[in-house]
Amino acid sequence: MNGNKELDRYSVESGNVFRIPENFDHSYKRGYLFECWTSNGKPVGNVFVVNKNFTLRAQYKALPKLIEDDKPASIRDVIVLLQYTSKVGVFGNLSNEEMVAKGADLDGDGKVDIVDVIIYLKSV
Ligand SMILES: [Ca+2]
Repeated sequence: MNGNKELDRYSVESGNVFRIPENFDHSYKRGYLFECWTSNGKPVGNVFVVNKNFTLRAQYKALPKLIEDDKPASIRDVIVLLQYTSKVGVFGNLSNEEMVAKGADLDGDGKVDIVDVIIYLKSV
């Protein structure tokens, strides 16, 4: 589920493994990143044993604001992130670690690069 919108329904016998399909999609939520699926408020992995009826809910987190002003995350943040990957712009002189500390490592691989730019752009 995403909010109160039911996206899909599956039937799994108790005791069997449920694997979240790779194409199992969550809705776009402007300004937020999909973080994980949860059941009863707890994050779940992509594969788990089913013991009772459950509802998966998408959990999101707000996009990190890179430009520190009072405006919401926007295409301007995407542009400065893209510029950073070419070592130009307002963040051009920052280290990878400084960009990670700003929350720009959106895929959590320890590097701030074009993949993070794409993820940001898809979520803004
Ligand atoms: Ca990254």
